[in-house]
Amino acid sequence: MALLPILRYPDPRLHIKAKPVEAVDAGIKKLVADMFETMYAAPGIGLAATQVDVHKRVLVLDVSEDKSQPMAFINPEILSREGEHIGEEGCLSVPGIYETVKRSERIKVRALNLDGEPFELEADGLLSVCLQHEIDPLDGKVFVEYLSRLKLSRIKAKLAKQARITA
Ligand code: GNR
Repeated sequence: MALLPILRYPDPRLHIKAKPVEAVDAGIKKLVADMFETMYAAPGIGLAATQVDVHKRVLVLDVSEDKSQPMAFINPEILSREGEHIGEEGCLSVPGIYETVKRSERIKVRALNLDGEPFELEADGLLSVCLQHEIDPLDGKVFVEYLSRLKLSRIKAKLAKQARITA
């Protein structure tokens, strides 16, 4: 297994649209294992392949309190949405920034598992939010882009300052 470097916003590679996985082969299984290791080490509750500069439709998450429920989604699709959920989100690609985002409350998702078999899942609560948050980067979208231009420009200035301090 390997720890993968995580891209930081506003890296333009975060806006690349990920391609569907054609076969869940050894390379994809290795990618998923490395993404779990990277996510747990960060620590985070989710990670999209885009964030580690791999532009394939793969995401991992674990919203349990004790890291006991690793879940991998390959070629995830949101089939339906219901309700509205407003909550604070953070992102490993936008460190130190926590902002309120409006999402759907419940979603139904279809994806492939690590055996390449399709499955469907109905999600609510943190699982639903995390899935919606992780599918966005696969489509080239980062959560701060839901915010107003004023908030986004303040965040960009803060991140630029952070980068100067850590460089
Ligand atoms: O660790 C993370 N926390 C989080 C909190 C609220 C909503 C979404 C998330 S996902 C994030 C990890 C990450 O960077 N995912 O892309």
